[in-house]
Amino acid sequence: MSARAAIALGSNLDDRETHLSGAIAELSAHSSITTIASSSFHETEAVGPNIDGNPQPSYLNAAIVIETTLSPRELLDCLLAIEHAHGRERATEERWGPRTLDLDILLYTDNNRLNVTIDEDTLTIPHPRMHERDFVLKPLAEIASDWLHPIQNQSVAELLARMTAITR
Ligand code: A4P
Ligand code: MG
Repeated sequence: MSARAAIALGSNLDDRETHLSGAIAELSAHSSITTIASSSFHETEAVGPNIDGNPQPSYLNAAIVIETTLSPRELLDCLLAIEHAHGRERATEERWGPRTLDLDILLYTDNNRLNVTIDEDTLTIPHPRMHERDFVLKPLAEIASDWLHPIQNQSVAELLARMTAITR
């Protein structure tokens, strides 16, 4: 059995749908990655600062589950390369500002389906804000509702229900 990872995809610049479907195709074409589930694409309101006094364009968000023989760090390097190929320019970006493509590792299980936790400067798994983002949880719940968050100790479906209850 290989490792499994859940990945969040987001875009709010240029042709959002092409960025998301292109990234999914590029990941799926990688020799060490098999995509086993893809969510639908969700239109979501941007969370983040206004740019020049105007709200940011809305996002298209999605999630996928992959099987992979890449380590978490190798997978992150692969995601950063795909973001770069889609014109992502971190050097000139503001935090939570608009982006052509954002690819985040949400959850990762090892060969025995045990959740991996990592807390390093450049890689944190589970993603530190996934449990409070409905633009992450809604797509993920379509394809991995039973996946247990190892720190929150709740499944993706439970986290989404909790978030929905808080924000209602
Ligand atoms: N990094 C650390 N852990 C991870 C991980 N698990 N996955 C590091 C991916 N990267 C990780 O990333 C900066 C660095 O984080 C990477 O180089 C990597 O070493 P980034 O993509 O430049 O940062 P970011 O995405 O701006 O920050 P972050 O913390 O991922 O932000 P969020 O919380 O994901 O917010 N509104 C809507 N509607 N939809 C969105 O998708 N996204 C954001 C980004 C804000 N508002 C949004 C959306
Ligand atoms: Mg990111």
